[in-house]
Amino acid sequence: MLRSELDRLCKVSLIGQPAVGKTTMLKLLSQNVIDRIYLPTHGLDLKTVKFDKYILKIWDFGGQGAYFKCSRDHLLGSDLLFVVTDSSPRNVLNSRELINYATHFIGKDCPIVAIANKQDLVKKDGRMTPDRVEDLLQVKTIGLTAIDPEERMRLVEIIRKELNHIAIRRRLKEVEL
Ligand SMILES: Nc1nc2c(ncn2[C@@H]2O[C@H](COP(=O)(O)OP(=O)(O)OP(=O)(O)O)[C@@H](O)[C@H]2O)c(=O)[nH]1
Ligand SMILES: [Mg+2]
Repeated sequence: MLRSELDRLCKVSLIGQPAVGKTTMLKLLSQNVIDRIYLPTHGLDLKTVKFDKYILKIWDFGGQGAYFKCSRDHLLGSDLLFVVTDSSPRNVLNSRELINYATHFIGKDCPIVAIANKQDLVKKDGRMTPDRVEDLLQVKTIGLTAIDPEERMRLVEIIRKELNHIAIRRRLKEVEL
């Protein structure tokens, strides 16, 4: 692979409990139509998404315990880690444990961003707002409704910002070497 291609390649990992919306988030980024069928991800799904100059390799990890334990080594080399929660209080608490656990398997430079998903249900069943989730998780948190195609550009913008930071960090590292 050419050096210029390597510079554009980024590994983005999605982790979270079952059914919180990781695969839906991937669909939001890569498909026009977002169906609402829940088919649990077995092991992991890998998809390539291109935007701007970047080639994103998105690793969508199955949330069921057995899969996650098996796939922790696959978190190595992540440039960006999204921890997805469905914003329910119990799930947010579980996500805190997940973040602590995942930090052992990602590099110290890898940013962790929490996704407070299913924001469409906040008023219906007492799910938490992104601010509340951020208070509890102590990592940057973005609210999302992954089933809503209108959220696509907002999510792209969030990722674009993170990728630009990653590119700057890579260049700084090169200068240090
Ligand atoms: N109401 C609502 N439902 C959502 C949202 N995002 C995802 N869902 C639904 O939640 C269910 C599970 O979504 P998935 O994306 O398959 O969940 P997952 O995190 O990939 O689950 P695993 O693969 O088992 O780890 C599906 O029925 C989705 O349509 C959202 O923002 N709002
Ligand atoms: Mg899935």
